[in-house]
Amino acid sequence: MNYVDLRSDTVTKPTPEMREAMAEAEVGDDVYGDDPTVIELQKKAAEMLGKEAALFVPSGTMGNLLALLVHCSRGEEVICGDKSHIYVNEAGGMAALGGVYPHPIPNQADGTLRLEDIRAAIQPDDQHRTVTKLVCIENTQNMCGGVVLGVDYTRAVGQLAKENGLKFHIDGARIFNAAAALGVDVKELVAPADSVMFCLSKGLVAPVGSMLVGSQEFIARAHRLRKMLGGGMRQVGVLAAAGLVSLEKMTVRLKDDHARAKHLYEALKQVSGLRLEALPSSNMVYFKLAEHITLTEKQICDAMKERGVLVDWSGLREFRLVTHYWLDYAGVEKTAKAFAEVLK
Ligand code: TLP
Repeated sequence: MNYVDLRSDTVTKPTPEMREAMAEAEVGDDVYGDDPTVIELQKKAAEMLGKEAALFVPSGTMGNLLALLVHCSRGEEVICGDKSHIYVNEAGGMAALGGVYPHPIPNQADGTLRLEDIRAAIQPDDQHRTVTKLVCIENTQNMCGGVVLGVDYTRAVGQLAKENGLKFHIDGARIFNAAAALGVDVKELVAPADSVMFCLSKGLVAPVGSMLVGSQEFIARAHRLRKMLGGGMRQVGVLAAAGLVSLEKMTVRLKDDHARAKHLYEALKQVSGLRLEALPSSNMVYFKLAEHITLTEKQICDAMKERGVLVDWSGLREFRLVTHYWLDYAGVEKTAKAFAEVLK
């Protein structure tokens, strides 16, 4: 069956143009630093984000972990959101592999960490306490609804970090979605950060890969650690070639995904068994089941699948649908119709 797949934007398969670029990519052994396509991708990513250097990594999780390992030594801590991907969804990698101590503070409904909460979380210089090294925000903030954090807010966090001698990392898995929603250059949005991770394999449609960007010195250290984690790759230009298409063609079309998310939101609002709240600000539509629905989350997913629509639940009686390149307006209509049938 030809499914409409809304489980995530990670499900996006490469476009014909990407497949062609992959087949024709010039490659070399990237551990020797010989892969011209990887070199070009890294240069382009650094330029686009306005940073000195970039590193191609297999996943967003590895990119974030590398940033945490570079910025923090064992026993040192990172201030992060209690709904952040690095805290909730990265298998505790920072603690398990780096001995890095997470200091979670509440994500507000708009995805931000309150500046006063960050300030209060910074440890005093006291032998009983861990040493605070890093602040991390996530933009767009996935678990808060794919919400977008603004330029002024990001600047304020950067300023606070600087005043307190802390480093500042952005988990920007979907930073290009954030920039598109705000109508700003991504450079401006990440300017205050020491490091940024962003994903090629989500809304930017590439099959694999993420980028870590920062200063030359930061990237040199991340490069060594990537090898330690087993992330040194060989003729990986075949993947970098798709990433170049992402940067050139996909970063400029994300507003379409956001428009489709709004359309999906409006269509689902008409379904009586669903409870939708705020209008989506990027490519995610979160909603809850109405009180009278007795089906379990799994029963709903199975029944949707029978109707050709793949969806996933994100919590108790809560679902998240994510729009992307391969979803058209017919797919939106099909999804709303299937939900109406399943929940009637
Ligand atoms: N998010 C995935 C799942 O892991 C939840 C998704 O479907 O949204 N940062 C953020 C904000 C993310 O949303 C994700 C992936 C990552 C990092 C990790 O990226 P990958 O999956 O490439 O390791």
